[in-house]
Amino acid sequence: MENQVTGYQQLMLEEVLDGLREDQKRLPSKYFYDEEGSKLFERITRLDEYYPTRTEKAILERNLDDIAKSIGPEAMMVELGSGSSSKTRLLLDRLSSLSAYVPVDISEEYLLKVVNQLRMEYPKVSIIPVFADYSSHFELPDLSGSYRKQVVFFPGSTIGNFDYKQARSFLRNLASITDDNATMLIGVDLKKDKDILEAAYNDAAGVTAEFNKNILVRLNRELNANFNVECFYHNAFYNEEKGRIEMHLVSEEEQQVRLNGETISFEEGESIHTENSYKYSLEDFENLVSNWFTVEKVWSDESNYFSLQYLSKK
Ligand code: AVI
Repeated sequence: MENQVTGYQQLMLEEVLDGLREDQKRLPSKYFYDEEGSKLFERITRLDEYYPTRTEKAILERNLDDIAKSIGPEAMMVELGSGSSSKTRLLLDRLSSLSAYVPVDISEEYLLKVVNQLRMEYPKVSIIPVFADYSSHFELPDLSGSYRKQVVFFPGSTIGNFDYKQARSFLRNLASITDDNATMLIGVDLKKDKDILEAAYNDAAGVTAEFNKNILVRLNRELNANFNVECFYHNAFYNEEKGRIEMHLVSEEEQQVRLNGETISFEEGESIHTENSYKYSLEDFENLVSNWFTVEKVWSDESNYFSLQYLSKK
């Protein structure tokens, strides 16, 4: 256990230092999600300006029959991410003959809590947690013979936090570890008016700003860094050319930060790029997945803000 923690922190230290040594400083967005970061993200999902979560849930609710019909009976549902959301429960309630539910998450402690709760609520479903970082290579439990079809549930447009290269290697890996007849139910945020996009990442209450800055709080605590969090401000904007929201932390002044014996210097106005959130047109997304998956069905809301897509393996 101790070794595992040390291993993770070592990897984190290396990734963080690599990013902060670049000309355009950057930090991997997966490090947003410590306990506080996960709570802040939960608050983001309830903000008026942040349309993705409620829109995706409404799409799921409205099309649940059709979605359940597409998935069919006795499926093995693999969920990438927490498995704690109300969207998971909608599916678990509706897919009554589910053979197995396999939530995949990097946080063992958190996942065990979720799994214990779900086991009480769904005593008939076999729930098999997998502790893994799904953004790199991971394995699925061998349950062959006990289900008809694997369906990977990847909600929230989390795929948008991967750049194209990462998204392709994620899809390639997923295709390589799943059965030939596997399918995927994936949430994909769509391209839309810049003002709506920018408002979603610049909420009036400042929760997204706090979420963004919390990554520095985490580095101070876990890697012994000495960022003066008050000397950075949140900046999020839509990069039209790249089709993505970019989040940055901008240094208010010229300053120096110490991390693991290294000094990182900031000019006034220099930023750390902390997150990308890619937005797709239906065509962009079909092209992205086309080496490995066919888009079978797309469900959307009236404004075409968000899509839930059902893919099958090629
Ligand atoms: C988790 N992910 C899909 C969120 C997004 O919209 O890209 C993370 C987030 N960042 C700021 N607000 C929400």
